[in-house]
Amino acid sequence: MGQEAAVNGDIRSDWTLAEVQALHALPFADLLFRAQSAHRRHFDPNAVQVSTLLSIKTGACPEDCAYCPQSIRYDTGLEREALMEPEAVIARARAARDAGATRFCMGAAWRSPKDRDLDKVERMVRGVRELGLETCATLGMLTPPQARRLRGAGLDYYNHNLDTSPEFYGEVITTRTYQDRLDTLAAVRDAGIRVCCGGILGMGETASDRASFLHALATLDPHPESVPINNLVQVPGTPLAGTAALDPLEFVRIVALARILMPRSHVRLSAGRAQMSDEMQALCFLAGANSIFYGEKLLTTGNPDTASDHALFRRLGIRPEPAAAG
Ligand code: SAM
Ligand code: DTB
Ligand code: SF4
Repeated sequence: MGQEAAVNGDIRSDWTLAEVQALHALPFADLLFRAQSAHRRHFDPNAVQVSTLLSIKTGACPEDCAYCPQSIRYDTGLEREALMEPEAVIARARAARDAGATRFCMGAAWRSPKDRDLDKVERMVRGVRELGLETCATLGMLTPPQARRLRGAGLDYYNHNLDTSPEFYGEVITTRTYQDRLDTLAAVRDAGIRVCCGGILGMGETASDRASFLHALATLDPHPESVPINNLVQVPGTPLAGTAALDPLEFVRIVALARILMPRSHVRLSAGRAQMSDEMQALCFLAGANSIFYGEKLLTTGNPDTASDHALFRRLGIRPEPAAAG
């Protein structure tokens, strides 16, 4: 077997649920060793990709996602804000770049964008790209023509999450189906945009739901280039506020599973970092996480401040990954 085959031989989209469950059940040290070995085959183990988020349209979303502070159905005290002007978004992107981010992700609280909304989003994407940043957007469901428009404006990544297992999904969201999500992911992929797709842990799902969720992600062919793993941020007023917190070591196990199953994808330690200790984050990086959201806010909730992330990177000898060329 040549070098190339040895490196690429572990990229599979035909994982069975039984294989995923067997990995999930490994002793912690065995699981982390396998994850770290996979990580080192494909990545610089001390480099972490750094993305900054901005909410470009906030609140009053018609969907009923039970975790989300932006749904109009739940009283979370959030002020709604109209779609931002492109110039204001570009100014925020410049500040994120100057603070060290290499990717800028624009999020909107929409079920799906209207075609006229995309005029402004296209201007944002062009402007952010001109700053030398990678561009990402998360705007809800897309039709194939909408995905092609975004690609035409230069969008590099689209984030659209499966969120959880197909079995647990109906407990969390009733206003769109799992298949709707898969259809949007296919439209994004077909348009030539790279896919960012992951989900949320700690929503009251079972261990078998978590294995099934990872199985759903790892059987996408090709795998998403970017896999955000969020720990539920419990926002008072949302139906999931008060859910029993997930065992932190189980969160680390799922990061390790994502790394083993999708060895060439960036696995992002996403929402919930503000509630994690440095030690837990260090374990997540050891388990193969190699991307973070950076900057004091996620979309509407808090994230660690940039000074504490710099200190964490220094403590762990981590370097920010340079922006991909092109
Ligand atoms: N409205 C669009 C959509 O749902 O696709 C885009 C924005 S939406 C806020 C993006 C993702 O953020 C969701 O799919 C979910 O995984 C994550 N998210 C939202 N609220 C969260 C929370 N309270 N804790 C953790 N992740 C959350
Ligand atoms: C993702 O998976 N996590 C990000 C991003 N994609 C858009 C969003 C997290 C949101 C957390 C709750 C909030 O700040 O509103
Ligand atoms: Fe709306 Fe997205 Fe929040 Fe669901 S996750 S309520 S679609 S903003």
